[in-house]
Amino acid sequence: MAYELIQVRTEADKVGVLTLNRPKQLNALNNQLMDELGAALKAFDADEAIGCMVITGSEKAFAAGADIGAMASYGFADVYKGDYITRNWETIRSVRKPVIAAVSGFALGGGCELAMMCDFIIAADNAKFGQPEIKLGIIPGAGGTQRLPRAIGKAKAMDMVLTGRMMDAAEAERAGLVSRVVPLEKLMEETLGAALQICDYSQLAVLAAKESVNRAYEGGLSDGVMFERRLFHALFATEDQKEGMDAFVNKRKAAFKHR
Ligand code: CO8
Repeated sequence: MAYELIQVRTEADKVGVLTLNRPKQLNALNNQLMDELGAALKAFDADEAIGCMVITGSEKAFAAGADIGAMASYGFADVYKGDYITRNWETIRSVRKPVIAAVSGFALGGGCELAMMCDFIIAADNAKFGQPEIKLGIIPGAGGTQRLPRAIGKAKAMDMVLTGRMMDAAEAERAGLVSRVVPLEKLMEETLGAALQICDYSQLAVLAAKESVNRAYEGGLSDGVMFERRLFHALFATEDQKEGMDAFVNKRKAAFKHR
């Protein structure tokens, strides 16, 4: 598939890098862009050689939200019946391999929601996060009211969603929205470093770890602990567990089979 609104490349033949590419509109997210992003994510997920994916934007904007111009004339019947705007947004959740958001500049509205749908966020020091939908007479529509409280707690989430204010990278790290903040010029180096590190581990363990952490994020504690235990036990049936532990005991680097 040829892409117009995203750029797609691989790093070291192992990491799928997807760059949102509507710079003049600050990467405002429209149906075409989301369709392309969904297709590219699925293709990387199905590609045996790929172990991890990175979604990024431009220096000025990861994404400044859903495309307001495209949405402005929609009525309830259009968005509800036609599933406009929300169509395809959840594709990213069906991806089994890890997806890291590398965020610089604005991550607002649907842009913040897209970043939060990734498995974790590495932010440049110029990143700004916000859910400003309230200023447009709407509310977040791609999980913002659900994922933000889970990430940063009710008080800060309410503050963000009700006032529409932006949070800078330092506050986002303190609040737990992002896992690391790095200087802008180091953003891709740091993110690709993390992605390549993940690619070197047993993919069986990586997939199980992602599924298990998502259980904590999405469900209750006792179900989550039981789910984790089952996956933990299952990994003892893999050659990679034998290899990883034997390598540790014999003080050598593990060479995992499933990468
Ligand atoms: N949609 C469309 N165009 C946009 C958007 C957007 N979200 N954001 C910026 N642009 C365009 C501007 O219109 C402008 O275009 P032009 O040059 O043709 O006038 C260009 O990008 C540059 O923007 P600015 O001149 O405004 O740049 P500034 O540096 O002055 O300001 C801001 C940057 C603060 C980011 C500002 O552009 C802004 O406030 N943008 C809107 C942010 C916003 O409200 N986002 C939320 C949108 S609603 C949403 O995301 C709902 C999500 C629902 C998800 C549903 C799916 C499941």
